[in-house]
Amino acid sequence: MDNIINKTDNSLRGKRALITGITGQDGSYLAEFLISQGYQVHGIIRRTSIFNTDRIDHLYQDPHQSNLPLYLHYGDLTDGTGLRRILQRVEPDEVYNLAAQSHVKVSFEQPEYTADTVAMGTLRLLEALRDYMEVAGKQVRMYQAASSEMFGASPPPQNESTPFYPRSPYAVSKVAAYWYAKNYREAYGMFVASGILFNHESPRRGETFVTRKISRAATRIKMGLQDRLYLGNLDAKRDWGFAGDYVKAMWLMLQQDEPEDFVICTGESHSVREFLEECFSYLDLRWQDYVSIDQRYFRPSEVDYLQGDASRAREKLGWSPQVNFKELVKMMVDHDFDLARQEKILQDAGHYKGIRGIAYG
Ligand code: NAP
Ligand code: F7E
Repeated sequence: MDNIINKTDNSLRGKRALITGITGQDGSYLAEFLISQGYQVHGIIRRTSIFNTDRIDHLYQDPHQSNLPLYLHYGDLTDGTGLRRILQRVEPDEVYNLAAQSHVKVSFEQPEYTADTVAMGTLRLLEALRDYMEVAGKQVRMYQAASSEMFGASPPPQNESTPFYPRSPYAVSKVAAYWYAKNYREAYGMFVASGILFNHESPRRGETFVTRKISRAATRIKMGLQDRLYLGNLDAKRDWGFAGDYVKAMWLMLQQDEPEDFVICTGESHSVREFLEECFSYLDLRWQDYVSIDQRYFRPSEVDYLQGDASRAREKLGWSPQVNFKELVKMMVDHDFDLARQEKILQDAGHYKGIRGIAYG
């Protein structure tokens, strides 16, 4: 795919951004946002045996056209040589490191792989960027996707001064990545900012994360496509916001005079049970009639209570969330209700394939 890059064509561009993890939830919203700001956006995608670009297909046009706002490159955070090559070809002004094995439960099953992508992957990118900056003689700003999971067992409210107490291989790896980023800032003067983002959701959220698992199941139950929903710990509390709001904070962090780390959250916390209640009651259903507890969805060690304090982001970035809890649930349920309706039409026409992979999350 790299041959489509026309490096001599500067006519259309303001800045160039490179996004790792562009095919993920946040990558897709960030790409949309940056394109709307006049950026030329480059994204790193993994080679997969089936297409993994569903979330960005609406942005990606025929690569044979010129002057496109979005370019894609094959790469992987486990492949440092490839990352270096992409940096040289793209010549970015800003790099957003969003790629990760991002599922906490999966990280207990694949701890080494999780460390390789999340911790080592960040280190590989920092090293590649350090060398690129030296050769190119220019400063490139980097955003690192840190996580509220790093706070783990530290009691709420959590802010930038709260000690880290990670409770999963994923969280340990994110803490390592966070410290690599901070060290490269201090040691080499690199502009690296970590956003400590609390849970953020959307209709594009992966279907094995609890909010989307619930909104998909509730709407499918409403349409008669599913009987039961199996879940784990309903007592866990999370500070859930809307991903579309949060990607703007990522960008704002890279527009500051100095690199700094910021907590991004709503400041409001709800239990998984409350999320269930909100979703099902919006559809005039009683969740108690459909939900069963299944031990397989519990984690060996859990994060019980996350509720953030985004005062610093409000004061210094002028950032605040625009979508509240109820609006978020409504947005996700409305979207998934449309999907369920489409599934029902397919089922009635005899073309129904069933839902994919929901048992894994
Ligand atoms: P996501 O939907 O799971 O997307 C992850 C992205 O990383 C996907 O594009 C995935 O590619 C890519 N990826 C995975 N392993 C890779 C590898 N080895 N090399 C290159 N790319 C790889 O995650 P998200 O919700 O958008 O989150 C974005 C980032 O923010 C992640 O780093 C996550 O850990 C962090 N974060 C998320 C939240 C949240 O609540 N969403 C909160 C705090 C921090 P495929 O599409 O091919 O799988
Ligand atoms: O779990 C409980 C589960 O998988 C939320 C990632 O984006 O946010 C996310 O990590 C809570 C946990 O997200 C099920 O035990 C109950 O307490 O939606 P989740 P997460 O683990 O908070 C952070 C900030 C990230 O950085 C991560 O990348 O819900 N829960 N029953 C369940 N969770 C799942 N997935 N499935 C269940 O059946």
